Amino acid sequence: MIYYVGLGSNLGERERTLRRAIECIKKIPAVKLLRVSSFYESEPWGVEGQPNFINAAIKISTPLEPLKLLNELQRIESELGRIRREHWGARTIDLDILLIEGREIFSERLTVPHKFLFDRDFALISLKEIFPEFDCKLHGDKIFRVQGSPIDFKLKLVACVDKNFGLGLNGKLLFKIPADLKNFRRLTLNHTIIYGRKTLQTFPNRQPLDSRRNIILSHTLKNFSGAEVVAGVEELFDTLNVAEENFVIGGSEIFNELIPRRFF
Ligand code: A4P
Ligand code: MG
Repeated sequence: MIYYVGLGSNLGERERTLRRAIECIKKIPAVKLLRVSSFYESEPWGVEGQPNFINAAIKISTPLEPLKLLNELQRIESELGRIRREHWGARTIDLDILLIEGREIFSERLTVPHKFLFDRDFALISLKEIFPEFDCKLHGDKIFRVQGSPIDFKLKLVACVDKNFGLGLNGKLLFKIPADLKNFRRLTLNHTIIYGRKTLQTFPNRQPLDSRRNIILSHTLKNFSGAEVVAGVEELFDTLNVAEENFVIGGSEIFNELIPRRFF
């Protein structure tokens, strides 16, 4: 099933919380993250005297039934520090099921499409970004795209692939073409390169590459001389410079983590 989930936060480090929530959703067993929208800032809708919200929407695919998914989302809300006090009150994180492709639900615990989806521009605009065919009317609310949204990071992908998009075999690259290696060096020199632990093993002497900012994305490695190690995508975004050219150079696990974020 394809679900669209809306995320909102108006307390604490709002963007950071949204990124953490996306990481938690990705870790729900049998959930695949397909798309992430930009982050949007807006004034509170329906209530006054609250801080502004940051909202986003994501597209996921999962065989989980709607109530099972709702349970997981509510678990993540509590883990990220959401305490339910007043209805529509300020919150560190709010996760709503906005839409399910080909399905409507009207029960006490769950209404899909979300009961206010069509009234709220912050939800419609973020949804429309990742679901362009979605047909809806906006109301002219002031919604601002946040600088430094996931989509703003200038991530570029560099890979040498065969005709079937094969990247490597048994931990080794498929090709060693001097002109390609030269081109890779020319492209990436003095910029940032992002890669996984296994890709590090393919470098000369298994050492970070010279004259570049090396960032290793690894859940197991703690630190490595000559490189910065980040444990996940959230930490990666915290350290990346939005204005810099950042090259994602592999391997397949790293590409699989980052391509759904639509950075390329
Ligand atoms: N529930 C029913 N349908 C759904 C659904 N599709 N997705 C039930 C998620 N939950 C659903 O929600 C109350 C109950 O709704 C849940 O127990 C679930 O069984 P809640 O999150 O505990 O309470 P809430 O968030 O205060 O209520 P609700 O209705 O979810 O509020 P909203 O709609 O999230 O509105 N302004 C801006 N600019 N941006 C915002 O994000 N958000 C709100 C809160 C108000 N104004 C805002 C924003
Ligand atoms: Mg809610």
